[in-house]
Amino acid sequence: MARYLAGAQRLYYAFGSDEAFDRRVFQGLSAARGHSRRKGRSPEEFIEPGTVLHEMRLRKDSNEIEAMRRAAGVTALGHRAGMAATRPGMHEYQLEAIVEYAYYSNGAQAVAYPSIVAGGENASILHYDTNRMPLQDGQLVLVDSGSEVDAYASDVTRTWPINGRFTPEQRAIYEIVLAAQQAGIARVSPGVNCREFHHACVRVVTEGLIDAGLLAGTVDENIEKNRYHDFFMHGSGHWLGLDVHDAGRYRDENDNYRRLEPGMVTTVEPGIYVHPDLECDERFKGIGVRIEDNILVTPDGNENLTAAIPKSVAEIEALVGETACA
Ligand SMILES: [Mn+2]
Repeated sequence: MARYLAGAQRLYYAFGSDEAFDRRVFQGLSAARGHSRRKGRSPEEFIEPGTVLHEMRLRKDSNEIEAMRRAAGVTALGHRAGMAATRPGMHEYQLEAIVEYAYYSNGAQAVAYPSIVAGGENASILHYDTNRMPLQDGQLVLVDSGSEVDAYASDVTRTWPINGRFTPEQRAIYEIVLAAQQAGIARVSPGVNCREFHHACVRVVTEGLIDAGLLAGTVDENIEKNRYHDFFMHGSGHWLGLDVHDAGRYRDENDNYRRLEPGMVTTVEPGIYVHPDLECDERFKGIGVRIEDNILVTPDGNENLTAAIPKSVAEIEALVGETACA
């Protein structure tokens, strides 16, 4: 260690993740300092390697983008298989197994994170992954699941009616989330700050909640006072790459949200969750919808890597239950 450190000006090392190795580095440094009194320098600057590596991870080169396309393609097969096989009475874990079977049998080496398969009001539990309940006729199921292919993650959420038909209330909420997601995706472009698409999602969600009678007042006051938070309490996206919540800063050196650049990949994933405990129109209670895609920033806008997974009401109603057996 001392031999490597003697003569070097900077040390790139992440202190604090391995105490035993930290000690070896300190010992090496002090030995190198001993040498350096006689022959030259030893490191005087210590740099967190993440400052370099995380920025590299944030901007994908063409090989990385190809791996992410493969992961997105495999994930599309899983979600489509899940939709097609869904029927009332099936359990959440059975649907999980169908989705993940399609991943593994089409080249995934892993799931990118534990799949969330949340029937009915379980969708209101943000990180629900117990997946033990039966899927009930007349309810929605929210599936947040992505495959990992060649070390790259995908992260997709779709929500569909268990019996293949949206009720009017489910459809109303679904259409708001879909419009919000499309407005968000439209704001993913080089030079736009990375928080913009969240603001776009929040605005459309808030407008929709007012139209549905779930919020009262103007759009601006509901946004200013964070009233939409009762229904939409999470951010609209995160970096995606080697990890599902990938490395990379969201703010620049001045603490402003950084601008998007070609090669970055973000999720766009607004949702609306009408928790049964909320005081609101009974008809909407227990409805939870999230729609999430993986968006690559391109030189002239963006490309939705997961666009092949059905998300319009018509596409979903056509596919759900297609291969379900009684
Ligand atoms: Mn996500």
